[in-house]
Amino acid sequence: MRTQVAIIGAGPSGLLLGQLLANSGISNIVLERATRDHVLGRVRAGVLEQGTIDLLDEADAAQRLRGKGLRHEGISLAFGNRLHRIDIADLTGGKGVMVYGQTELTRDLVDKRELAGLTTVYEALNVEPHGFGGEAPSVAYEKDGVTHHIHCDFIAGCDGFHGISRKSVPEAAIKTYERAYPFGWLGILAEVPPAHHELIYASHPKGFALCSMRSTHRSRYYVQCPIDDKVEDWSDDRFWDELRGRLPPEAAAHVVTGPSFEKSIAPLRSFVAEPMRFGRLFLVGDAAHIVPPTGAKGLNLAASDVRYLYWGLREVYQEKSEAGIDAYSEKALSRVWKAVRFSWWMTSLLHRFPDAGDFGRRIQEAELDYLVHSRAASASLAENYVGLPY
Ligand code: FAS
Ligand code: PHB
Repeated sequence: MRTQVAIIGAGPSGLLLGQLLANSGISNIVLERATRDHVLGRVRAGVLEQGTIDLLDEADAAQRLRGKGLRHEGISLAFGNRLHRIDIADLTGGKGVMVYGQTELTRDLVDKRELAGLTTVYEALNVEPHGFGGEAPSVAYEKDGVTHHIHCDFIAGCDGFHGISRKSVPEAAIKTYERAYPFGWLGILAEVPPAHHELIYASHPKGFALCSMRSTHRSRYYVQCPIDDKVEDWSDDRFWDELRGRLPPEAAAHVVTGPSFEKSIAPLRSFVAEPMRFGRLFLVGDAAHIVPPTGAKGLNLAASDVRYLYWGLREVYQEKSEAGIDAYSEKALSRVWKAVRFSWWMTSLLHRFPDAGDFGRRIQEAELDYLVHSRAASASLAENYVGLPY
């Protein structure tokens, strides 16, 4: 089998890259380890930057998003028993974000790909990139007990943090940076109206909490929890009590409770692998970097990498120039590190750290007080939250 670009992973990175390439006449095959249902069932991110929306528009996959997405022009920080609104649109010259679940975005991209008759191999096992240091890379995989080889010009490693692509790179060729946080996020989805019309990021002595949503009738909530907690430790009642206990009365009073239909705990880490290119293999999205979800950057960074790699590959095939792919790693990493910094800063500011001590907590309180009373400080948060320029 032959294709121009072999894509490993059918998450947002792989599906968005595959659609953009196909729309430009560049053939590609997506190899996905999981089942189609598993890919479609994943619950993850919820906030899209305008740049991500623009790229989905370019992929002609933004129709449902335009109809169902909720444009938000502000967020609130909750501390000191009250809400403090950050007017993002006012601070960024009219920019905002779109609240639209990653689950919906994945559905849109899968539907688009299938409508276009593009090849996605689900349950592709033992996927292995080969020969990416030379001119004739290939990807091997097993399907229904038969081993297949895809010969290609380039390989896009869109297979997430636990994928095979980064692991296929010789250790001496890659440098990684990592910070693990001493807590996790317990998240639920419930078919109840959101407590507030915008997102609330709460800093509380009992820990961080986040009030988000998927629509006007479906809410997404998170509470910071000990890293070794198990989902079964958290009944719905315990979750709702803990969430309301971490919100100011004006928000807690509007929390509508109900049965959760999704409940999971995600560990938090900052991680970056450098470089993001190894010959004809490119690392994209979570395969190359992970951020704590506090800054709502993970999915948007994946789209950022896709944009740079798509531009570079289109240049190769349409203008016979490798300048774009040669610049991919440096350009992508420049934007990645700024988002890694912002996500680390939001996480450090809003969470309770066991070893912070009284001094550390007073510094957090001083920074929050400064943040909501300084237009310059609020503007810095706002311009990072809507997404820095490409
Ligand atoms: P993904 O991990 O989404 O996709 C990788 C794909 O590759 C998967 O389908 C996987 O099955 C496949 N794969 C892996 N190994 C393979 C192999 N060997 N062969 C073939 N296929 C393979 N971001 C936010 O912005 N906000 C959030 O609230 C948020 N919450 C998150 C919660 C959790 C539990 C997790 C894990 C992530 C969260 N993220 C969040 C980040 C998330 O949205 C990612 O940034 C986004 O999914 C990145 O997309 P991809 O790079 O496509 O990686
Ligand atoms: C979500 O809705 O899942 C979400 C929103 C904002 C974040 C993290 C997660 O910062």
